[in-house]
Amino acid sequence: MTARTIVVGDLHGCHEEALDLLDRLAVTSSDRVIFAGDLVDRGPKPRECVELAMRHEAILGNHEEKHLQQRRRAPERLSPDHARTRAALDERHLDWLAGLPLLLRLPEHGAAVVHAGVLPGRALEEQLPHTLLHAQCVSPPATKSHWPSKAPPGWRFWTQHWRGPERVIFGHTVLDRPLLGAHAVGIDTGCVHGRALTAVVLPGWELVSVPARRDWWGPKGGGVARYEVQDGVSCFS
Ligand SMILES: [Mn+2]
Repeated sequence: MTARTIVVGDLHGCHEEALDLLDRLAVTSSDRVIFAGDLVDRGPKPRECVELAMRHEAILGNHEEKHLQQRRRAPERLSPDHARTRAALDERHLDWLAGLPLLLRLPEHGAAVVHAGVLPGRALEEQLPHTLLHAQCVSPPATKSHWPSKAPPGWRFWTQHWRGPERVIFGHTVLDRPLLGAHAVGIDTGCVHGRALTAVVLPGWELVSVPARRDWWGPKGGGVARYEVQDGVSCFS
């Protein structure tokens, strides 16, 4: 069998579902597994998710970024959810997170993996960290990004601007179903919100999902917008 590259969407502590997905895919040591960021927060097992990713590959997500930014902050000054994650992680986990890349190129597939998105008109290596970690609804050349539910009129989801050449695989934005576009492939299907954990499997670009075992976080208080994918991703939930 051809060696596969498997890119997995946001875990957010959903370790059981991660194992379900790897089991469904019958992953072996010849497969390359890449986690697309946001391993931690909201869900039940952040430590186990980090340790799973440490045995494979990952890129940084905005949740990891926040933990690194607040690494020296006293636990009582963290949000309750972040304090719970912090308590579950050791220094060695944070050290490993600090070494994660913001971007992984997969040139053999004409692809790249980022956590959130990219802006048109600049090479992948010239994308701002803020874009790679946070991009949602944008209005290039402005580098600001808005949550879909808060985007001004005319701002569109970044996938509607990006024309490649790379096919960019991304998580971060919970989609009502995976997005398999010509130049953008969205695989965050909201596992921690009781939906599904999704992977895209290269070279065939097959999408594989397993259901969440439960709703670990709930739709309330998560701040996550829901989308309908029609002519690309709408900026309005
Ligand atoms: Mn994210």
